Amino acid sequence: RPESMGDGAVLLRAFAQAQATDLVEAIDVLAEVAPFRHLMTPGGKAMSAAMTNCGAQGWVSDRRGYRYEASDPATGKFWPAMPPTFHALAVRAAQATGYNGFDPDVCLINRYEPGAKMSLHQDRDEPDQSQPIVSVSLGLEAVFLWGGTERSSNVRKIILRHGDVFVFGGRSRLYFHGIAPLKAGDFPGVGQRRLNLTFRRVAPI
Ligand code: MD3
Ligand code: FE
Repeated sequence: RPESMGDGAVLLRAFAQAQATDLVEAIDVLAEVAPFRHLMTPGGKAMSAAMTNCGAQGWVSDRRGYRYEASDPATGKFWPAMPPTFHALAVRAAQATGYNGFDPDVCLINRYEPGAKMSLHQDRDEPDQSQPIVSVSLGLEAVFLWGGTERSSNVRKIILRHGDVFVFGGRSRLYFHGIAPLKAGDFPGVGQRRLNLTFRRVAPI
């Protein structure tokens, strides 16, 4: 049931459904150690999506730019370890879509509340862009905006729902993408929010 979306992107609808409640519970525990925060863009504006991380490094943004850091600037502590269940899910999704050997060391956790969005961007902060990215959607559905190699490329709209897993490799790894402003709602067991996990490889293999 993997759905090829072209250019190395594969959508696995409901792939994480059976574990979704456990994932949400684990995210809430991680957020007690490394709280969600609204990072500042290099331009000085707070992002509307709140973020935290688990794993060997975490993605951070401030006026100095975007980068990965081994410790959480908000607490000074190392990011919490990636739960083995998270890692196993990402590896299983990568294998199911033909990306064998994916061994993610970083998991960025995004939290969207109603109105929050993510503007069109490329993910370029990982040194080895031949490594795929595995994305897991939880809670409220979102309109995923999926472009191409240019900011001006036509954008497709794809609804991402609770338990959906999307794997981006090959050419799609560098495509522009974003999330439209989240519509209000309440998802049973998750609440008035959408959570997204993105698994990445940052350290050299
Ligand atoms: C396509 N997150 O964390 S997930 C991000 O829903 C990010 O929170 C969005 O964009 C979210 O960087 C979109 C889907 C996604 C994630 C990473 C990608 C799509 C991607 C990387 C390359 C191409
Ligand atoms: Fe992204």
